[in-house]
Amino acid sequence: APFRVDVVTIFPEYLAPLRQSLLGKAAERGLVSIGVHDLRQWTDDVHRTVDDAPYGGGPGMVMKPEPWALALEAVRPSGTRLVVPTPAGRPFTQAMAAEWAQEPGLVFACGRYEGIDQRVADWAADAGPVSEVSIGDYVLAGGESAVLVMVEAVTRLLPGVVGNRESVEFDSHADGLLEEPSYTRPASWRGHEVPPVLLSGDHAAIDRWRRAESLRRTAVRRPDLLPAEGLSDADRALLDG
Ligand code: 6GU
Repeated sequence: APFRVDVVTIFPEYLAPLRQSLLGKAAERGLVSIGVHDLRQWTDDVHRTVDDAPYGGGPGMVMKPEPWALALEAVRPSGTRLVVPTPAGRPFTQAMAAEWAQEPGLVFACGRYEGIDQRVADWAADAGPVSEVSIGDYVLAGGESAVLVMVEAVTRLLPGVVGNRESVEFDSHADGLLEEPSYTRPASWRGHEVPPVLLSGDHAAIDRWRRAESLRRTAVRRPDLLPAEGLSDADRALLDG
C-alpha cells in the first residue's frame, strides 16, 4: 500500500506543492497518497469558527478543540501517528524522518494563531502516537510550511521515491556529520580551482580528503554535531591536518 499522508489545515491551498515535483511523481507512481482537508468542513456554525480567545487572557486566538476532534475522527486511521507542528515542539530530526518512513502513514494537524487547544493532542494520544515537533528555532505563522518540510524529508526515504539510493545513504546528517563540498567540470573556473586531489585518481587519498573536509565543515558550522565522547584518533588526525 502507498505511504499515506493526510493534512488538516485552514489553508488547504498552501499544501499545493505536495502535488508537485518529487512528491507529485511519487504520488503518480503510487508510492505515496496524499489527502488535504479543510478544517472548516468540521465546523457547524454559519461563521465556520475554528478559534476563540485564550482562557487566562493574553494575545491572539487558540484553535477550538471540537472541529479538530471531528476532523481527526474522520481522517486518522487508528494507530497512525499524529504530527502537530509547533514552535514549542521537540526538534524534528533525520532520525525521526527515518522512523516515520517505516510507518504506514502520517496525519498532520496544522495550527494557526497561538496554536491548538492542548487537550486535542492529549486526547489524540489515546488513539496512537502524537508528536509535537518544531522544524527550527524561529517562529512561523502556521504549521503548513513545516508540513511541507517534514513530508519531503520523510517521503524521500521511502523505497523507490529517490532514484539513487546512495544519494540518500550518503547525504548530510546520515552519518551525523555535514557533507563535504562537491565539484564538477570545468576544473578551473573564473580563477577558482577544483581541489587537485579530486583529479588525482587516488581513491584512498580522495576518501581521506572527503572525511577531513566533512569534519572541518562540521567543526566550523555545527560543532554541536561532533561526538561528545571525542573523535577517533584517525578523525582527530584528519581534522588537525
Ligand atoms: Cl513546526 N510551526 C510553527 N508555527 N513555527 C515553527 C515551527 C513549526 N517550527 C519552527 N517554527
